[in-house]
Amino acid sequence: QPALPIYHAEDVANHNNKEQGVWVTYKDGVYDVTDFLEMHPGGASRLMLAAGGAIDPFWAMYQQHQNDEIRSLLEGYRIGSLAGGQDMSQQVADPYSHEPQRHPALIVRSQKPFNAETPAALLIGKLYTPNDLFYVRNHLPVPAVDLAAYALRIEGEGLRTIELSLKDLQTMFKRHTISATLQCAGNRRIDMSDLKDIKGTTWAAGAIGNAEWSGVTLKDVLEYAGLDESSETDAEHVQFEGLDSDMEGVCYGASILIEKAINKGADVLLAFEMNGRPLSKDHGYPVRVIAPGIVGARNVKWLSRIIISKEESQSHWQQHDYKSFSPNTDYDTVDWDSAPAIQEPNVTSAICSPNNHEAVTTSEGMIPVKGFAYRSSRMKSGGGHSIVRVDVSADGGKTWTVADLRSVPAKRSRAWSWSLWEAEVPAPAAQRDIEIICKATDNAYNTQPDSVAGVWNLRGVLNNAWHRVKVQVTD
Ligand code: MTE
Ligand code: MO
Repeated sequence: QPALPIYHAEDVANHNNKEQGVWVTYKDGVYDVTDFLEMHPGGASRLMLAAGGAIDPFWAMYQQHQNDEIRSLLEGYRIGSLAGGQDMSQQVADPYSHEPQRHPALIVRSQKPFNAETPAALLIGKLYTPNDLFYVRNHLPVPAVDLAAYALRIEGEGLRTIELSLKDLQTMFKRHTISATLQCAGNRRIDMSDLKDIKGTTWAAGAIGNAEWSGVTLKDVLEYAGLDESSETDAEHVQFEGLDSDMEGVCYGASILIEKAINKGADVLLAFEMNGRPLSKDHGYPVRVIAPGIVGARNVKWLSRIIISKEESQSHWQQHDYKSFSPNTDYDTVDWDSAPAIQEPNVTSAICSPNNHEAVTTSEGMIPVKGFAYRSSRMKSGGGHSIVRVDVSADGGKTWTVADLRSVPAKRSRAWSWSLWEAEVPAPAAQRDIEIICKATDNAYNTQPDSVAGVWNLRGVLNNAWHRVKVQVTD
């Protein structure tokens, strides 16, 4: 095989357009990707960002590239090597240079962006999840925040544009504390991907946690900015933007309905404390949205901007993710506009102890089972949805044991927190391999579907099928 030509960084830099050809480097390899541009699944314009330079930092940002299949696809476009084994990747700053230290017990699902869940056994230890064990769901690098320069901008329909520092938030408004559970809409995705492959972060049941959040109400801040509930306004949505952004400078964003934002008792906070401590870097320092009873994705971290608008957030995560479809809808047929952005979570529960495939011993024929159940959203009639019952079965659903529930006392029927539960379930006699099942019911008698098949969807969201774990009884 003849040796490939040697190029210098300047040669590559000169090939940053379609006329000259589009070259990129990866480690010490030089690649001409001109013909691949239109085939790039992320779009030609994304790939053009790397034109004339290293793709390493982009692959570090979008880690789905880090596999053999894509590396060998790239090798097909190789035209040479960089002189002296150079590497151009140093010329672009690592977007992941501000990541914090994390607790070693977290189950890491992806490093960059960082996604990690709480191990099941630790999840049910306390009604309040310890901050450093609380699941982390980042879509982008953790942003660097300079508190001296931090300003939360508030603007939009019927408001005067204002900017508030963290200190302003802390001193100008009444402080509120609420208990609320946060859950990723993708929690329990693993049971869906076991049935049929899903693109998306794998989550067992640990992408959920409960905390006491302190901050100021969104309602108070919007009123300060001039929102008048009694005035006629066309505004329907409150959009949020985070300080975290991708390599094109596009930030994370989401929105909630204005009714949720301004209703008295809806309890939407601009939170700066979690369980009595300032927010950590992973959980949104210095300020995040806590919209209790709304899925995690709308609880924007590192909050930089609030916009009252006629329109929903146009962000990728509001429009083209965090939506559910029929089990037969796939990426070739999906019409994202046809489905609403997920706001309120459905009723769910999970068995956290014993673990799937764990060996268990029975005591007088009983198996101790523990887990969580969650459903919280504000009902139109005023109260909050809350868990009223969890049923557990060890014989495929022929007989059910009602679990004991434990939860944070809720104020004024606003139940934003999960329930933890435990039950002693009779094991079928003379059977070694047992499947334990749980399902929860809320106060509106919503309950969970028995199988994953009927709720399967291409994004693997809102899986609330009966949770099942298989255990082996030993003596
Ligand atoms: N906010 C910003 N700015 N960036 C993000 O990636 N992820 C969202 C939400 N807020 C996200 C964000 C999602 S999908 C979830 S589930 C929650 O944050 C997770 O919050 P946590 O990491 O504090 O548990
Ligand atoms: Mo999420």
